[in-house]
Amino acid sequence: MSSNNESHSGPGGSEAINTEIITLTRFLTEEQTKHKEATGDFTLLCHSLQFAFKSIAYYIRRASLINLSGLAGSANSTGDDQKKLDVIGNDIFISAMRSSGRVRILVSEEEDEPIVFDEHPTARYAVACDPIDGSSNLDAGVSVGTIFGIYKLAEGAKGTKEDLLRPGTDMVAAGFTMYGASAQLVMTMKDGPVNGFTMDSALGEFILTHPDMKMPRKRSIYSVNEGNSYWWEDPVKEWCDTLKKPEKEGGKPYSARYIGSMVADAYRTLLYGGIFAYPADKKSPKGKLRILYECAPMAMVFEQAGGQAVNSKMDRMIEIIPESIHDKSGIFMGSYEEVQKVIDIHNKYKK
Ligand code: AHM
Ligand code: MG
Repeated sequence: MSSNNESHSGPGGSEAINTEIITLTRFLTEEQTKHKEATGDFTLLCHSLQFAFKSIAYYIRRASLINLSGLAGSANSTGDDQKKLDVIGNDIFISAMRSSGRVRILVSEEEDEPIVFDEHPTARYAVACDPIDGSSNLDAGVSVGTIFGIYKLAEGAKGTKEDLLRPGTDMVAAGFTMYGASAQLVMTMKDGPVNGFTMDSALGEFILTHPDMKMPRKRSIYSVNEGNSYWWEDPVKEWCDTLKKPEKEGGKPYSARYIGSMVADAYRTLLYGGIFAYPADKKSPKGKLRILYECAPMAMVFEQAGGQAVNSKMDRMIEIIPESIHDKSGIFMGSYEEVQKVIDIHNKYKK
């Protein structure tokens, strides 16, 4: 990676033009050269992911113009109403993963069963994704996103759903793309830094704009659907109550920020710090968010950006093995110290 960030005046006249940009394509190629044993399979898979993100971003931008918003008349495996854009996002993602030729098995939030690409029997990767998370917000133009986790299949794996019932620590890469004012891709590879890319629509490229993202260790912002607080367990209630009491006389309590679109709430939390929570509760003892394609990828991103992510039992989220491909969990993720506060309060109750 070059450190030369010089800007030159050139074709843009007096406007400074930065020609030292690192596109996602260049970044992936440079990453591959760092691994002598790399075959290029993972890079090709990432190129297909990139294509899926660009396509979904395009359709979301065009949605109101070409009248794609609204119900498609079917329900997804979790029983939620499915929007047309959900169907399109899902189709784009499946087709991109199939055409990469590198994916053996794909789990999507929109599909009851995993999709096994028998036409690629030697493909070595498994992918879990939520193609358009937060889709209930689409009609209001709120940011939504794609969440993904990538696993390498074990030697001799047959490409069955059992190949994905593994802890998030087995992921080789994970991340999300938020479709907002511009598309933002946040991606991390195993034990590596978290990098953020911004889609430059004019160039049609994701540009590395946030290298080696590190989240603030603490910040007084909490993001949770407090409408569920009636069903929360006592430690969760206590935690939330403490945030609303200023620590010292004349101090300020926490600010509440909840978009209701996990990717958007997560992206803000990653940049500004704070905590995002969707706890399990008495009404939903398993929580709402899905382990494989919502919680685990986010946990990997947050941990590698210096934060923490735990489930409602205060176990490390990334170590949880889902019992089924659509298994759910409670989650608390965010700045290291903010999540630690939740853990400390829960520990007090365990004594
Ligand atoms: P979805 O996968 O059906 O879109 O649901 C997941 C979304 C998350 O993006 C968000 O964090 C959560 O559901 C919001 O739930 P609630 O409306 O209960 O607060
Ligand atoms: Mg979802």
